[in-house]
Amino acid sequence: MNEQLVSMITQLVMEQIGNKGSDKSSHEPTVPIEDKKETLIKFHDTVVNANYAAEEVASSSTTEQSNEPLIKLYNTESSNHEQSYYSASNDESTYTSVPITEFKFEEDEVSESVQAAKKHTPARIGVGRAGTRPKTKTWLKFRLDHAAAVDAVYGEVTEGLLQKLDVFQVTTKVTDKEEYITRPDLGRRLSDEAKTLIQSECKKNPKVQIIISNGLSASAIEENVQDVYLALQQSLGNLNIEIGTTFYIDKGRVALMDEIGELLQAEVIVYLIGERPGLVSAESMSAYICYQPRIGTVEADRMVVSNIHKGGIPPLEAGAYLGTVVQKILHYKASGVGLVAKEG
Ligand code: B12
Repeated sequence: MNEQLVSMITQLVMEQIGNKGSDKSSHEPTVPIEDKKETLIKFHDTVVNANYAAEEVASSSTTEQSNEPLIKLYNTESSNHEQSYYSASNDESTYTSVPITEFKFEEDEVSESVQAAKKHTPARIGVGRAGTRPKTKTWLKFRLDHAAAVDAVYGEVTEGLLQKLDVFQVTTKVTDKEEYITRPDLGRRLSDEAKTLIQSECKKNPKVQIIISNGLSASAIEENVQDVYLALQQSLGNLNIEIGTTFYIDKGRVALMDEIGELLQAEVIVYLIGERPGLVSAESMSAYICYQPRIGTVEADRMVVSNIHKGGIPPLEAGAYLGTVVQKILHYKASGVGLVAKEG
């Protein structure tokens, strides 16, 4: 991402937030749902043993060599794409690889009111049915989203990204993903090595300590963290708020910020973490923020800016906005319910 461009956007967002004052709608998504490109179901380079292809070929009894493709996959949106096909010859089926990757089902006919409702939510409404079952299209999309959710939870943030962010990595008391899922309490505690490393590498008593964790979605971090982090750094820089030494935590939970706050005596912690994936987006990130988090901090003192992804709060906007939230927290020396009470 071009730093100058990020700087310009950060500045614009901060000015806008400034103009809006405490207008809560400033962190509403700016991308209207109807403007987002619908994700098509993609059949990637279908391989020989894929059930779908195999069934189609098996259903054809043709044994003669023919120049005509048996199955054609069309991209209905563009005529520029090549057609590609599978062909069967004699007993052995040979398959030509499939450069066309998009397949579009017919649009369902839905009433105007359902169409209107669909514009306001990415939820699976007005999807029709085939008898008592969901239609193939709906079912495939559901399975795709479910697979993306599983990948997000079990995936890892790449070394390359951590290098780009220039952060070091620590672990919690969790040993593997299964334990991470079943023992949230262990994800709220640093490993002994992590404590030593943090103490030796990080600046003490930082005004703002930024921490990053895959949490429940590595994809969320891969997709959003670079932009959010850059915009947040610029936003805090513009506000003359000094930042501590950022680091990455593998398999962290939100309340881990309490132990880190205690260890570094941080004034504010901004914790960028992958959200539990739903079946709409598996790439959604949250920023949890707290004033002086310490062991024993109550949940009501934390704040969250959630739903940060390209279909929700755009990452650059979120980063810029977070800077202004931190500014407010530092001003009132409180976060969460305490901040609301002080703000009046
Ligand atoms: C799971 C979840 C919960 C679970 C958390 C338990 C758990 N460990 O799984 C439960 C059911 C307890 C919960 C409760 C609440 N939640 Co909730 N929750 C979520 C959800 C679906 C995922 C959060 C996540 O992935 N966190 C990351 C993982 C790694 O964190 P964790 O350490 O495992 O769990 C911690 C966080 O999830 C955090 N947390 C969860 N919800 C909230 C809400 C707020 C305001 C805060 C500060 C923290 C917080 O508390 C957990 C324990 O420390 C999000 C949806 C989303 N898109 O993010 C909504 C979401 C974050 N929750 C929300 C709300 C409103 C609440 C409640 C205030 C509801 C209520 N009226 O009681 C409470 C507050 C809980 C709190 N800790 O203060 C809203 C926040 C809206 C906003 N922008 O302010 C969200 C975005 C849902 C939504 N779209 O409305 N939540």
